[in-house]
Amino acid sequence: MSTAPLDQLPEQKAELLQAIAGISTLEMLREEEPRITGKRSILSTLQRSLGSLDPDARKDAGATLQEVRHEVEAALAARRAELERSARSETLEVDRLDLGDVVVSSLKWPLGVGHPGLVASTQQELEDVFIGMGFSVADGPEVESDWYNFEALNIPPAHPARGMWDTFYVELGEPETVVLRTHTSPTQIHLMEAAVANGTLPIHSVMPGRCFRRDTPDARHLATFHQIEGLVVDRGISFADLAGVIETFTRAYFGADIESRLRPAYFPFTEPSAEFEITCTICRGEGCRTCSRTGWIELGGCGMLDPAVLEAVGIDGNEWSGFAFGFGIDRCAQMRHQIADMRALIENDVRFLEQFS
Ligand code: FA5
Repeated sequence: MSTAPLDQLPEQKAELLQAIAGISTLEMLREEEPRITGKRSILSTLQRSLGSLDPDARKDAGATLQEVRHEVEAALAARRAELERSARSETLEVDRLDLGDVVVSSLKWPLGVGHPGLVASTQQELEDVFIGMGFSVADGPEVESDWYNFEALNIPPAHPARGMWDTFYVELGEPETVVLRTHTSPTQIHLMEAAVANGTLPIHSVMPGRCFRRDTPDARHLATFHQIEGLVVDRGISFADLAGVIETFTRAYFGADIESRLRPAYFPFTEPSAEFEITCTICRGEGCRTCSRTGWIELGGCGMLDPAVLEAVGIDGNEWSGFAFGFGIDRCAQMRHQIADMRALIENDVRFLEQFS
């Protein structure tokens, strides 16, 4: 038998090509690849053995070996592409959502009509509850200056509380920092400023709207979500009024069998502050993935207006006092309809949406 390193190259190449043809999954390909073209493969071993040849023979053998390597690598790449293609079509087949039925049935006479989404209808219902309690409904901008979103709410630059509302900044080329609002609380400031300017105090308003945060979506969070803010500024308002409004709201919206509680919390613009929670409706308080096994779901924050906020908008804190609250609308919808994962609200799966028509 010859001792020349490449004597058996044709057979070795045939074996490699046969091995490649026998690879049936991407996982198998990942496992086999080092053996076929890696450092310990026969091709690399042969490459190293060429060092023993004289320079002319080494050059010829090197070229031959390189040619074979290219051929083997091309066969491997072609097999990979083939396997990826079939894995993709398998995934597509498994994930296929047949909308044919839905489309056809909605084309039957009478033609199907759309309906408000769950978040929109929840907002409407929440507004109705508060209108029934004597509140008016106001609107505010979704893009805010730093002043309205933070500073007027007693959150100066570099205040650690800003971390609670990490947000998206908008580049408008203006010297002032502009953000997609992180909560509906800045609308409180607009309302109080307008009431001071127009001499229309007291205020009893709710302000629903869209908010944005750099939150990673999970069972209870979205990056774009909705809140409904409440603001009361009047004479002689106390924490008991706030607690009464929240209790009345809970009973009206969730029914009498849902328990709620206020827990001491911190917000820079209210003092004292509280978090408002209800029994998790998914597990009825037993503890589940949605409520992180606590049995409770936080719906919002609330508290008595901080004197610094009244001062920022020019309201005399000796004459007026008040409270504010901010509830998550998506969270309310989630708890009312026992939706285990809030992300269902934005997935646009008609099978989900139609349950709320
Ligand atoms: C606030 O946003 C305060 N502005 C609330 C407030 C208003 C306190 C007035 C005092 C006075 P917080 O970050 O906790 O607080 O959010 C309030 C509620 O919004 C949460 O309880 C939750 O229901 C909802 N929420 C907050 N972040 C998200 C999110 N990423 N996805 C869905 N809902 C959210």
